[in-house]
Amino acid sequence: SWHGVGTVHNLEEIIIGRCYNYIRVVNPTIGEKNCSAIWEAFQKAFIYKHPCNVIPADYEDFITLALHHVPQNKSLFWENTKLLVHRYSDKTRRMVPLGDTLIGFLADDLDWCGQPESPGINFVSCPTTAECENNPVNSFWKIASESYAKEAMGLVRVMLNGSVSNGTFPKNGFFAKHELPNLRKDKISEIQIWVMHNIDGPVRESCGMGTILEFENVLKKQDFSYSCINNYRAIRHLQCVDFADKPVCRFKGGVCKVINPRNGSR
Ligand code: ENP
Repeated sequence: SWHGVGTVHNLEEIIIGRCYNYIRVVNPTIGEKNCSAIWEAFQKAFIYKHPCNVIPADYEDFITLALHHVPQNKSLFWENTKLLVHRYSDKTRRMVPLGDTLIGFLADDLDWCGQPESPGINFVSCPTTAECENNPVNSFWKIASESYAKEAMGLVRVMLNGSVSNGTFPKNGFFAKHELPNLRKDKISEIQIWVMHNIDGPVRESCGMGTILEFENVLKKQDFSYSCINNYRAIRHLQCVDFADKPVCRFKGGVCKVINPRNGSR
């Protein structure tokens, strides 16, 4: 048995339910999609297979059925900032990171894998990427990332975490390996890097430093227009929702003055 969590129960119902939720409620602007065909194409990539034997191309039919365009200026890539990215994007209302596209929405937070023996799905355990690279979940996110990156148009953003110790721009992360190489220069006007620090710090990397500088140099070499912003205000305000009293969150104004009812003094 494997070291990773097994397939979630009711995977089929979850995928089909999420699919209808997405096309009918969350983002009907993408138009009609065939949710049962999407499930069939998804499951055929891995069921009854050894879970170390699934490659990104096995999801090609699934991707073809579920792919849709991402509006111009709405693409948002990220690394180590998942929660903040999705709070900001707000299920496509503000931005459309991969997790807010149909493809990412269907699989987000799920674990799944197959086995050659009946019933063809392993509900007990699944391989981690350390155990084998070609596992169903890893291969899924690879092809999902590649397809998502190819759709990016206009002003593109990347939200990175300047407080992590393993590199703000991880060279082996999905962004560096599968997204950055698939960006279409002819469709992209600018790449804007947002480096966010945790409210409590530490401030390990900022624009122009360390791995961010390496990232900037890659962009320069590839002739992309780019900019880099530390603690972009709109996102900072979101972080501050949970830390309103911390010094860095004491923005001007908004202070409630208490009026003493006896003498009217403040
Ligand atoms: P992590 O390790 O912070 O978060 C992984 C978690 O987010 C998993 O629960 C995964 O679902 C879900 N997830 C949502 N989108 C992605 C994704 N897109 N991806 C891998 N997992 C995703 O994320 P990573 O590994 O650093 O990936 C960040 C990448 O996502 C960036 O390239 C960003 O631009 C991209 P599950 O099914 O594994 O439980 C691509 C790879 O959007």
